[in-house]
Amino acid sequence: MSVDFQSWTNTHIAHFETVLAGLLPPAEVAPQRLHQAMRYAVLQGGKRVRPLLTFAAAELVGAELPRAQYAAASVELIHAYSLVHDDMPCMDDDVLRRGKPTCHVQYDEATALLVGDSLQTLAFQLLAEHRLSDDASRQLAMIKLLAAASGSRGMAGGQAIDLASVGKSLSVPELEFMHIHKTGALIRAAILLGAHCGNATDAQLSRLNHFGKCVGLAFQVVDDVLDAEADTATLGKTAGKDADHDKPTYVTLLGVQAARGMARQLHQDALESLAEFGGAARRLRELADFIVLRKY
Ligand code: GRG
Repeated sequence: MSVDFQSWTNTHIAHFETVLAGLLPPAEVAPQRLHQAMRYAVLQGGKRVRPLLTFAAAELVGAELPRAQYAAASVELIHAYSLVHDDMPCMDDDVLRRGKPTCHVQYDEATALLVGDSLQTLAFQLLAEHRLSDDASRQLAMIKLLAAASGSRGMAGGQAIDLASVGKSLSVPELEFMHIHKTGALIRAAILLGAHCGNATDAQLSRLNHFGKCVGLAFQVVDDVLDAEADTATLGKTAGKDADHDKPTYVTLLGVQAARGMARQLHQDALESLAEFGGAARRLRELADFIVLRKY
């Protein structure tokens, strides 16, 4: 029987939450406050889009689910660390995340800094200590892939450009460069790591790489539109922050209609890059639809 997208998503997320809870250090183990704050930052919240992309890519190539879960967890831990650090006063200075006080508000700044550091290192520990591929060199490539996507030539670099761009007017290609790094790199890595868990071929990886580039950028374009149009309660984070912080976005550069058009075009390109996979790419198609059509 064919499982609809909502049931597929619910099942994977429910199982994934349990896996994540088991991979994080227990709250009662010392240093308790740090471990509690790590769990606070990761558990019970978030759309879990990146793990779902990992599971969908893994399914596409017939990977074993437990392997994909470690890969998905490593990406989600990096994502959670980036949100904790991004919310701190030295960066975006926000008080609300996933409908709750941000980590440094709930705990304190030093703890939030250490939460980010510890989640990041735990992510790489997971990739290093669990068997994710029968081929050791492929597993090493996966570790390198996540490191490159997270570091100064990936997400952290994109964040540096973002911080430097406040109050400046960027061109569309410059904005695209920033977002391909800040948001797109980790989304692309989530997809490729899932595919690596199932020994994907170079041709498959190349198609998925293109798909990841398109949905990664589409995710950000939609994020810019939602920041301008949705309310704080729906988003679970402060709405309208980009304008308040005088940040260049697709909406400020192109206007809402053109930004929506860009998201539609990226959606189309993403779907085209899956054409050769046929029905096996169903979940990735559905996730691309979700990313572009989401309201939060
Ligand atoms: C601090 C190194 C470092 C990087 C921060 C990801 C990031 C880079 C900053 C977050 C700022 C932001 C709002 C980016 C826009 C796109 C984005 C990553 C949104 C949050 O991701 P969601 O919507 O969040 O998947 P949930 O809570 O659903 O997991």
